[in-house]
Amino acid sequence: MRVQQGDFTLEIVQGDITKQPDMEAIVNAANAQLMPGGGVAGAIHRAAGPELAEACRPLAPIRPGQAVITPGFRLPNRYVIHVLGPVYGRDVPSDRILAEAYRNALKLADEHGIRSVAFPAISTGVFGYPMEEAAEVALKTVLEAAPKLRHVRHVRFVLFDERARRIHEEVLARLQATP
Ligand code: AR6
Repeated sequence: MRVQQGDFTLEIVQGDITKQPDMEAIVNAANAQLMPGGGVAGAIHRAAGPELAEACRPLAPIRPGQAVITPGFRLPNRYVIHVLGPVYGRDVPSDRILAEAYRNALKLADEHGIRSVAFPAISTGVFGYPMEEAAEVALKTVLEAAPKLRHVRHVRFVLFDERARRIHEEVLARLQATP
């Protein structure tokens, strides 16, 4: 699914965040220490190689909602933007912190002149954020931020499974119907 807002494209696909060669930056759902861990972070660090953990070390720790940037090393992407999402119900208000994570990632991308960014569904794995609630915050935040961005013209949500993709498509359709 793909929607157009002026010359800004928002896209929803099912797939693996480490296999998006046409995107300039991918976003990592990191931990505070910016270490490999499981889920998205594990997959990104495996694909990028050990240089990524090296580059991350001096940037850690980060706080919920914060974003930092590194090269992509062996990934097909020039950059990785690492954000720490909220642990659902522990880092509160979780919706505000999740929105801040998306906003800060986009702001950092824009400051680096990045044109395309791929996001996973931040906080919806180990951090326990319900998929539909997270999708609503994520998609709303990106659509609201889009007009203020100078360089970022293409945002892709890369959802790992069919259910997550379907939920994101339904939420986006609803947001489009009731602006
Ligand atoms: N590509 C796209 N999405 C993926 C991939 C992938 N390769 N792998 C998993 N997902 P999570 P969080 C989905 O747990 O909730 C880590 O251990 C997954 O199905 O990676 O923000 C870190 O070190 C889920 O919907 O991130 C942190 O400690 C979503 O990506 C902690 O987990 C996010 O799942 C961060 O937890």
